[in-house]
Amino acid sequence: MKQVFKRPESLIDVPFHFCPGCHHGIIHRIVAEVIDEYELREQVIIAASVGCSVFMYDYFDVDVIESPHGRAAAVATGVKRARPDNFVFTYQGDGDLAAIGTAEIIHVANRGENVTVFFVNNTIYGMTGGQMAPTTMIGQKSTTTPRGRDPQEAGHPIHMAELLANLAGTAYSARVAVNNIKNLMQAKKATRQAVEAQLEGMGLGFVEYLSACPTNWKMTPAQACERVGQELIPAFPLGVFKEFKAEAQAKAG
Ligand SMILES: Cc1ncc(C[n+]2csc(CCOP(=O)(O)OP(=O)(O)O)c2C)c(N)n1
Ligand code: SF4
Repeated sequence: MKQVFKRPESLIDVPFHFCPGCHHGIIHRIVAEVIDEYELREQVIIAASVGCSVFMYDYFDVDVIESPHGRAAAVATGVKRARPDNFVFTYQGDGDLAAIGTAEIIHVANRGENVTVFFVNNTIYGMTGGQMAPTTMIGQKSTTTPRGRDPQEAGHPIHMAELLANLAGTAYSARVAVNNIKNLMQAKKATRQAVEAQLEGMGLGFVEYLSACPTNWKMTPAQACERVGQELIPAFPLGVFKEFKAEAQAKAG
């Protein structure tokens, strides 16, 4: 019988520790499948971050270096500069990347470091129990905004994919979701493009994945998946905000 589905070689065959319905597992799988497609497993070095994804070294069958809080993009810079033949990426949550590591990601993009950043936006600090993140939506309840995020007090949700697209060193920036099959296919395509940006030496490749955190949203897995479609996508539009291939083609006329 023809095999139509199998575990990516880049993932070790152990169960994920994530809560039921968490999208981290799906995003891990997409990233692993793309590593396999491009036959990068032996070359990959992941700069891991903090948060619920911190145990990725238990799941990915590749070399992983752990970074201090928020510093994964800076760590990736050092690794890539020292070992330009390796394929280097980070995998970071919104607390890690858009709060603790704001300076690192902005300057990595601005310098045009030739690394890939996978950014998981679940609009909340997952691991530490549901505090407000920079991506928390207006009106969204969290342990630090129990009446809902008020922009006058707590500012507005940050749109990282659009923000980084404005920086000259960013080669590719997109926002995707994994809440249904169609969006999953788009997410895979964007993941490939971000990988290609590094393989072609174009600068930062960035993908923002809208993601569910059923536990801290206090929802069932199904409700959380629905929330991604009904609330997150309208507030954080999906799309490609910077496309290095189109720009290169336009320049070439
Ligand atoms: C300097 C510092 N800041 C913050 C923390 C606590 N901390 C560890 S994980 C985490 C939240 C991570 O949330 P996020 O990046 O959104 O990832 P998620 O768990 O949602 O996947 C925080 C605040 C810490 N230990 N040290
Ligand atoms: S707390 Fe949220 S982000 Fe963390 S594993 Fe559970 S569902 Fe996923």
